[in-house]
Parts: sequence; structure tokens; C-alpha cells
Amino acid sequence: MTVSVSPLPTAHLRQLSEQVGFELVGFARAEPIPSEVLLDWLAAGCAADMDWMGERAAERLDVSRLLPGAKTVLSFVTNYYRDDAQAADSPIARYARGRDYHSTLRDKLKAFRKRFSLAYPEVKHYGCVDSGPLMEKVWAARAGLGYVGKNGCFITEPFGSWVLLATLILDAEVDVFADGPSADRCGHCRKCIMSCPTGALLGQGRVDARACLSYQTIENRHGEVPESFRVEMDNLIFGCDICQDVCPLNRHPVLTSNERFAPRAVAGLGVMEIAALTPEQYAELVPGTALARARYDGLRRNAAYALGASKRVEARPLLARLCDDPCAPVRHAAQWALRQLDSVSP
Ligand code: B12
Ligand code: SF4
Ligand code: SF4
Repeated sequence: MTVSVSPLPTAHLRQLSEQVGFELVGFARAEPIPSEVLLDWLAAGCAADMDWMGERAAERLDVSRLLPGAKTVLSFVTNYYRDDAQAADSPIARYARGRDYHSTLRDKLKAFRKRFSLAYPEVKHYGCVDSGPLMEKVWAARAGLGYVGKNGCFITEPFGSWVLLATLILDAEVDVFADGPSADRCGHCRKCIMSCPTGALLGQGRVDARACLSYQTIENRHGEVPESFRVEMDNLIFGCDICQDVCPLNRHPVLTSNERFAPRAVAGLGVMEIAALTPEQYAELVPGTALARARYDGLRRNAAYALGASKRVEARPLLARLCDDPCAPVRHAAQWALRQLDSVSP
């Protein structure tokens, strides 16, 4: 049964959002997403082996499958940009240097939902941070918080693309809905497309995950990274920020004071140190960060590739040791990296 309530005041919801620490919130009508937005991308194979993207495609395209009677989608933005000196040369992408962003955003969303339920007990809601079957960038765009740039990232006016998203569906209307995405500010710029080392940006914000180093370093945990991509992994072990770093709209980042994004000790390590991590060091440094998704062997495999890509001759003894590692992808990565070193110093 759908409960009928008068439109909720967005001014009050904005207050609640601010109280729990979100930087921006916007409101979109919970209308279905045109199916080609997702289905064409899946059909072209751009999801690589992320089968979970297709498995719940129907829900991704229609939020009323997640919350019957859905009327409104709230999109929340959190700025995560920091420039702490200890992580200045980190091979880990910015969003993953601190505490796992999933828990940081989930805690804020939980706090919002708690306050919301106290004020509007009759309204049902469904929340998502990253892993839920929702298209979060589409909702952020519809909610008027920015637009999807050619680099495939959601770009806001105040914070550029250095933001993470959280989403909440309500079965009630609000008093004011956004008009849709803000104006595209990319214009004729193509810097991100030209700078992507693996040609993963296909234009119009489309990303081919198969070619994206973010996918290869995080999601491709079991296999091996194609050779033509490994050579681009110099100082890049988890995620990739190249197409955001070059973006002129990211030139004036706003620093966040949120300590949960402060780099953890693991973000102070260099590639050699990550390649040499013992299971004990991994257990001490990685749990509680987003890096845990790549797992112990995935991080070391990526670090071995990065050593090969940078042709670090001083890494030879470490790589020789990793050639005997019990994990096959780590072993193969170390063997490949040694061959790269041989090409500069036999
Ligand atoms: C799958 C996924 C990936 C994949 C594929 C990337 C991709 N662009 O699809 C991989 C592993 C490669 C990846 C990488 C990264 N990801 Co990711 N990822 C996701 C995930 C789970 C789903 C995205 C998705 O649905 N893709 C399918 C395509 C078809 O949809 P889309 O991305 O929305 O793009 C299309 C639509 O937006 C449409 N569109 C654009 N504007 C509009 C407007 C309207 C009205 C409509 C209808 C449609 C429309 O055009 C786009 C192109 O076809 C989301 C979380 C979520 N649940 O949404 C996080 C998410 C997108 N990722 C995030 C992050 C932080 C990253 C990385 C920056 C991490 C890193 N530093 O390495 C990189 C960025 C890579 C890049 N250049 O995009 C953030 C985005 C932050 C931001 N500012 O954009 C998200 C939202 C997670 C979160 N909760 O914060 N990711
Ligand atoms: S994250 Fe890196 S590999 Fe992926 S599209 Fe951007 S620049 Fe290319
Ligand atoms: S680099 Fe240029 S084209 Fe790419 S997202 Fe930024 S402004 Fe748009």
C-alpha cells in the first residue's frame, strides 16, 4: 500500500543532509532510466567480467523495483580531496587512501535515514552506496548536482569530480525537483581522452572497463592484466586518477577536513614496500581500507607489474624472490617485471 503524504519540504531535507556532513544533496523524480543507457554498454562488453552489473539490470534501470511506489531519489555528494604530504607519491588512487569510503558514506547515510525516519515515520526508504543495484551518476545528474564528463566521472561545480556518491530512494514526493543535469562544461576539451594511457574513454562519458586501469587493478583480481596495459602501471597499484588529474575542472580542488579520508599508513608506502608486504603487515595495514577488495595477492601482483613498468633495477632481488611466490599471478607478474628490467640492464 502506498502511503499518501504531502510533499516533503526539501529545505528541511537539505538541513538534515548538512547536519550529517554531506556537502551536496539533490532531488530527482524516480522515473525509469532509458534502458539503452545501460544495456548498450553491457552489450558492447564494456562491463568486462563484472557480471553483477548485468544481473540486476532491471533494478538499475527502475528504482521502483527496489522500493515499490518510489517517487523521489535523493543523491548525496561527499568531497574526498586531500593533499597530505605523506601520501603525495602514493600509488593508490585518492579515494582509497583513507578509511574505506563505503563505511564513511554508509555511516552518513545511516545518520540521515535515522533523522529522516524520526521526522517522517510513514515514508519508506532504500539506500545505496556504490555496491547497490543503482546507477548513482545518473541520479546525481538528474538531481541537478552536476553532469557526467567525458572522463566518465561525475563533475560538480564546487568540488570537480573529487566526489563520492550515496543515493536514497523515497516512496514520497518532495516539494521541489531538480530540472536535470547541469550544463556540460567539457566543451571542446578532450584532455582526459587524450591522456588515458589505455584508451578506455570512448566519448560521451562512456568507459570501457576492460581497458580501464581502475578495473584492471581492482576488479580483475584472479587473472592477469593484459601486457599492453601493464606497461602503463608505473606507480599505479589500486585505482587510477589520471583522467581526473588532467581535468581542468579539477584545477581548484577544495580540501576536505574529514579525517576519515586522511591517508592511512598503507598510503605512505611505495611500490617496493607494497610488493614486499608480508601477510602479517597486510593484516595490520589493509583491513578497513578499500584496498581490501584487491586482496593480498592482487595488491602484490599489481605492485610487481608497477615495478616492471618503472623498470626499477633495485627491485631485482625482491622480484627474484616473488618468482617463487605460491600465488601464480604474483609469480607471473614478477617474471614479467624481471624481463622488463633485463631490457634496460641485462
Ligand atoms: C561499474 C563501476 C566502475 C567501473 C566502470 C566505470 C564506469 N564509468 O561505468 C570501473 C571499475 C572501471 C570504475 C572505475 C572508477 N570508479 Co566506479 N563505479 C562503478 C559503479 C558500481 C557503476 C557505474 C555504472 O553504472 N556504469 C555503467 C554505465 C553505463 O553507466 P554510468 O557510469 O552511469 O555512465 C553513463 C550514464 O551516466 C549516462 N549519462 C550521463 N549523464 C546522464 C544523464 C541522464 C539524465 C541519463 C538518463 C544518463 C546519463 O552516460 C554515461 C555513459 O554511457 C558506480 C556505483 C554505482 N552503483 O553507480 C561506481 C562509481 C561510478 N565509481 C566511482 C569512482 C570513484 C571510480 C573511480 C574514480 C575510482 C578510481 N580512482 O580508480 C574510477 C573512475 C573511472 C572512470 N574514468 O570512470 C564513483 C564515482 C565518482 C564520480 N565523481 O564520478 C561511483 C559513483 C561510486 C560512488 N558511490 O561514489 N567504476
Ligand atoms: S581511470 Fe585511468 S585507465 Fe580508467 S579511464 Fe581514467 S585514465 Fe583511463
Ligand atoms: S578533461 Fe576536459 S573533456 Fe575530460 S572531463 Fe575534464 S573538461 Fe571534460
